[in-house]
Amino acid sequence: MKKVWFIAFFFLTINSYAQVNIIPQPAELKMPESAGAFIITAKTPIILEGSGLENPARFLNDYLKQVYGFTLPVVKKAGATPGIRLNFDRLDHPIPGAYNMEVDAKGVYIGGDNATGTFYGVQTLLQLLPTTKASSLPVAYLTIKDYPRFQYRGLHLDVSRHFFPVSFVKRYIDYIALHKMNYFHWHLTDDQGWRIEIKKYPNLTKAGAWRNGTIIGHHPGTGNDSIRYGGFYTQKEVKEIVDYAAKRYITVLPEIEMPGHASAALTAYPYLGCTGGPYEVQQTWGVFNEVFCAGNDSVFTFLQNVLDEVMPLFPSKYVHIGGDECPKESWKKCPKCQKRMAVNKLKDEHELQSYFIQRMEKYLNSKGKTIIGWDEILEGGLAPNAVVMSWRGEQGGIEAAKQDHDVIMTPGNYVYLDHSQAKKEDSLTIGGYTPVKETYEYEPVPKELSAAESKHILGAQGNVWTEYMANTSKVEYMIFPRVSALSEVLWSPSEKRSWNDFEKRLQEQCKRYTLWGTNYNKTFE
Ligand code: TNX
Repeated sequence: MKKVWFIAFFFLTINSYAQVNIIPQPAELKMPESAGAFIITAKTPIILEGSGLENPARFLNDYLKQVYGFTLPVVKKAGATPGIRLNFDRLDHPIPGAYNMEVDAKGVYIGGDNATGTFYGVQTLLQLLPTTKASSLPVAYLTIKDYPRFQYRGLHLDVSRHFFPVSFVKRYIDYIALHKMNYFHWHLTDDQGWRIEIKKYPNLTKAGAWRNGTIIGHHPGTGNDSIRYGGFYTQKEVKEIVDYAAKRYITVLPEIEMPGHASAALTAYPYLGCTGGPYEVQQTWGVFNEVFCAGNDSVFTFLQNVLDEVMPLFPSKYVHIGGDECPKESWKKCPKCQKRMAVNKLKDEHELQSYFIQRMEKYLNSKGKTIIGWDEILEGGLAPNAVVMSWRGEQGGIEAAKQDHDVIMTPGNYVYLDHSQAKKEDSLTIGGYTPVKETYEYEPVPKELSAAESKHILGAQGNVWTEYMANTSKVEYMIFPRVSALSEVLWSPSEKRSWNDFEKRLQEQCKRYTLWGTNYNKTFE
């Protein structure tokens, strides 16, 4: 009998040893010469040695409950009892989120630079657990010293083209947390729907959140089916989501699009357009000529009032104001826009767009916020304090960094997660083919930049435009496994990255997706 137990323990231990497949790869990972495993059971305490670590403990317990069906007791002291000790260590990494971790016979010790670091240590611990449901969970003995490479590690979600319920947005935020990422860019307004309640302008959600057509697209069979489709988040729900994210050390970055991609707002309040309308919430994807009128002061008043309601909901120091894909046709035909150009000595409509963005920047700066805009905001002159999101390749980001502006890299050919990731993709996608390997091999700091200019690259972000993602399962199918690849690009020291090694660890990661009940693309290559 004794022998059987010994053999069982031996296999359990060896098995757990083999399961050290952490994504993103930690900066330093050491396995002891004599392998072993600490076993977590429902009796193992979580010991809060440091104060203010309730959030990491709660996340750990929520995860255990959801995946393995049990939780652990949370205590302040446990004497000599082995357990999971959450604490702080003095670490002087410049970017928040560093942690140390040690697993031995005494249990698991996690020491973060602050609660964020301890939280990331917990994320690593979750990846040391078995990828099948069990009631005793071996954790291999090891030592880790880990810290993030970039300060901005983002994932975006477009909720305009398709609308997703609060429950899914929370799940999405969990995915971000599980990958040690820290920004959720919430694309709340676009031509196909306005998705955030604004009390001063009720028509934005009464009319602007609804369109005639459940699915949108130009491909055969995806056009208008005339069924009313839409939805929006109340301010109460927004607060709930922002709070949910904060408990996971994630900042929610709201995006209110201007001056283009404005059909939903124009439908709700036609005076905001150059012609006065009528307009309609769009039923297909694309770029539309009717945009916010740049010659009308009441447009600026409207946008300031909208932002006055948006800002208190989002503690983020950044507010994203779009700026992409704004056709200039309606401004060319609009006497008020032409007059504005003459009065302000603007030589073309690009400069008028720059005037628009700069005027909004001034307002947001006066409220203590920094604007982020898509790389089109470079055209006609960059607003003085703007951060640029480089999406049409890397050139916009390079240009902005050279002009001494901060940059977030989101180049389409690497990190657009709406592109298909399988060579033979049956479902409809947009934008081309970007396999997981391409995302993995992305390097956010362009070679063209000097050391000083490189400091402006805050990080990168995966963008998830949902023209062809009509439900949550399709979103998961599109983002996984590429989000796992992106997390390593953003977190791990560049010299630690290796596609061959990642590909092996990804096998285990796919088992975790299954454990989470998450859809993913299984034919990525
Ligand atoms: C361009 S990326 C857009 C989006 C579309 C996307 C489709 C960007 C700033 N604008 O409006 O959804 O292409 O890939």
